[in-house]
Amino acid sequence: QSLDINPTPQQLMSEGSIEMPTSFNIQQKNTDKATQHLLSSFFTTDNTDAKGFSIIIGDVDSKISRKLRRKVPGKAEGYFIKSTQKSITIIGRDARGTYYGVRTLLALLQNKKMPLGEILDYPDVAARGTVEGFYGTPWSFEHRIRQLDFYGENKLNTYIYGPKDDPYHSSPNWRKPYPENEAAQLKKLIDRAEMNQVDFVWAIHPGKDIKWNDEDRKNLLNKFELMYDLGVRAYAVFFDDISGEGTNPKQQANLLNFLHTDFIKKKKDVKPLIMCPTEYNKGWSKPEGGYLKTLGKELDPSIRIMWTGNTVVADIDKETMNWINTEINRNAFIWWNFPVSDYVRNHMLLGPTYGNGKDIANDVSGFVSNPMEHAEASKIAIYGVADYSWNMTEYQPEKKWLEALKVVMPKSYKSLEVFARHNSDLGQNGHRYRRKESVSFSPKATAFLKQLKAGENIDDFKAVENEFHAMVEASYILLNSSDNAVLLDEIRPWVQQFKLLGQSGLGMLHMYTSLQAKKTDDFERSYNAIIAVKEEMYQIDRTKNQNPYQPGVKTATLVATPLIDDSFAYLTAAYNKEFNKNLAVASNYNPHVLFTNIKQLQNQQISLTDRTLVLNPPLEVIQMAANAYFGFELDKTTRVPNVQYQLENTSIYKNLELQTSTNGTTWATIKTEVKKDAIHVRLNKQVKYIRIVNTSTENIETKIVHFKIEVK
Ligand code: LOG
Repeated sequence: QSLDINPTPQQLMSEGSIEMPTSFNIQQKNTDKATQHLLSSFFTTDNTDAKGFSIIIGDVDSKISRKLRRKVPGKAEGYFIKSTQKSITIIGRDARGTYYGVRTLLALLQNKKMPLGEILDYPDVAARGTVEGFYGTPWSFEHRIRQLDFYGENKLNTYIYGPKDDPYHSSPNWRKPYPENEAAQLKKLIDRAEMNQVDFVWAIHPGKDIKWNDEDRKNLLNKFELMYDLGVRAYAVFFDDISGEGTNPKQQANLLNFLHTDFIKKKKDVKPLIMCPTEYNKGWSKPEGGYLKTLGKELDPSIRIMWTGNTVVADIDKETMNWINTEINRNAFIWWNFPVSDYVRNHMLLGPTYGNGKDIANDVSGFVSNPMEHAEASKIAIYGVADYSWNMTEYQPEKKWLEALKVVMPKSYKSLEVFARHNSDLGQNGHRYRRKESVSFSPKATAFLKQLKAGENIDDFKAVENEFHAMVEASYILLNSSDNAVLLDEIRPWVQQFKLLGQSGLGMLHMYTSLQAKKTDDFERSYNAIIAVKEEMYQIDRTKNQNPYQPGVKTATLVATPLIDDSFAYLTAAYNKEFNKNLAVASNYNPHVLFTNIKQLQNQQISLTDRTLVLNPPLEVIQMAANAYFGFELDKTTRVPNVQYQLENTSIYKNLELQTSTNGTTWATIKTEVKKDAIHVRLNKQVKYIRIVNTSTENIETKIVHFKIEVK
C-alpha cells in the first residue's frame, strides 16, 4: 500500500501489516506541549484504553529501551519509529523530532491496515518553510493561522514574518511598537507556531531610514525586546530593496553583531539571527565593492545570510551555492522567490515546485519560499517545498504537485488540476522567470494551429475540443465547490476568466466547423458570441484584482489563450476572404515599446489600457548611471496630451530631465514642476519618443512609483 506521508521519509522499511487497531494505549515518556496537543487531537477517550494497542512516545533522553534509542538518526529533528505486532515506538532526536514522529504516526493511522516495520527519518535542510516577504496585501490573521497549521502538518519549521507592506516591519514605523490589536494577534500567531513546532521568525526592515547611531541601535533593541515579550524567539533583519546609507556592509555587520552579543546571546533561548543582505543575488552583487565579502568576514559565524540566487527570481543549483558560500564564508540561507507573484500580480502561479538542484542539501543553511499574497493557493507550491527541503534526492515534482492538489481540495482536486495546469506560467516579466504551462496540451495546440493554417485536416480536433470542455466543466465545478472556500475566494476571478476562455475556445471550434461546412449563419453566431465573451473577460480584467502594478486577471496565457486568439483571428480573416465579409479581427495588441538603456529595466513590461500607456513599476531600487534613461517608443508619432510620473525621493528630480523626440536623435527638454511628490505635465505634443534621463554626472538610485502617458 502507498503511505501518503509528506514529506517523504528518508528510510522506510515495510514488513507487512496488521489489522488497524481500534483502541490505543498511549504512553508518553517525554513529550512537549506541541506533541501532547497533537496527540490529543487524534487520541480521545473514544479510541484509547489501558488495554489498547501500545504506542510509546518519547525523545532520546526518555526511559525507552536503549536498543531502540540507539537507532534514532543523529540529525537534529530526526526520529525513529518501530512498528510491530504488539506496539509502536516513536523516539525523537529532540522535541521536534518526537513531534515529527507523531506526525508520521498519524499519517500511518490513516491507512486501512497498520503498516509494520521501521522508519528512520530526518530533514536534509535545517530551516525549511516560508518567508512572508512579498509586496502587496499581507496575509490575514486567519490565513496565517491556516499556514502555520499546514507547516506543522508538513514538517516545515520556519515562518519568517516580513511582509513588505506591514508598516511596523519597515520604515519609518519599525521603531514603534505594534498597536494593541496587532500585538495581540501576533501573540496568537506565535503561540500557534509553537503548537506546530514552527519557529516564528520576526523580521525587521529598517534600512531605508536607519541612522548608524546609538539612538537607532537602542530603537532596534527596544523593538526586539517588545517582540520578545510577545513570545518571539527568532529574529531576522532585512536590508533588501534599499538605497543610500543603509546599504553600508560594515555598518550592517556592526549592528547585527551588536544584536547578536547584546540580545541573542544574552537571552539564551533565542535562535541565531538571519539577515537578508542588500546585494541578495549575484546579478546585483558588485564584487569590486566588497559588500558580500565584508559581511562574510565581519558577521558572527552564527548569523545566517539569505540569498535569492543568480538573480532576484532564480532556481538554485550547485554553482549558485558554490559561488555565494565562498563569498560569505558560510552556507547561504536560500530565499526562493517562488511562487511569489508581486511582480506579475495578474497571474496565478499554481504549478509544481521544480527547478532547484537535488544536490545542494549540504550547501544551504535554510530554504524558504516567498509565496503569493494568495496564501491558500500558495500551499500547492509550499507542499512541494516541504518535501524538497526534507528529502531532496527523492523529490518528485509532478507526484507532489498532484498530492498537493488533493490536500488543498480533497473533493474537487481533479477540477483544480485542470485549472492549475493551465495557470502556472508568469507571462513575460521583468525578472524573466518562467514556468511550464499546459504541458500535455501544448503539442496538440501547436499541431492544431499548424494544420489549421495549412488548410490540412486537424488530427487533434477532438483532443482540443475535449480540453476546452474540461476547462469549462472544471470551472463550473470549482466555482460551486465547497471543499475549500478559502482557496476559492482567492482564485475565483481567475476561474471565472478560465471558464470564459474555455467557452471562447469551444466557440472558436464551432467557427471552424461552420466554415468547413460553409454555414455562414452558424459562423457569424459563434463569432458574435466570442466577441461577447471577450467583452465579459475584458470587464473582469478591468474590475477584478485592480492594483497599480499588474492590474487584472490573466489566465492560461502561455498556450490556451494564444491558441484561441490566433485561431480566431485566422478563421475570421479566412471567412472574410471567402465570403467577402468584413468582420473585425479583434486584438488588444500594444504596439508601443519600452525605451531604455538601463539593463535592470530591459525586460520590464508596459501596458496599454484604453489610452494610457503605463510602465509597470518594478519593486526594487533602480540604478541610473549618468545618461541612463527610460521611457517609451511609440509605434508612430502620436499626440501625447499628458505625462505623469513619480519617483521615490523627490530630491533626485533636479538631476533628471523629461525629454521628447520625433526621431530618437534630437531631443526637446520639457519643463516640469513637482506637485505632491509627483510630476504632471500637460504636454499636448506630437512625439515618437519620450524619456526620463539622468542628465547629471552622478549615479541615481531610485524606485519608480509610477510613469504613464496618455496617447491619442
Ligand atoms: C524582494 C521581495 C519580493 C521579491 C519578488 C527579495 C530579497 N526581496 O526585488 O520582497 O517579493 O523580490 O518581487 C524582491 O527578494 N525584490
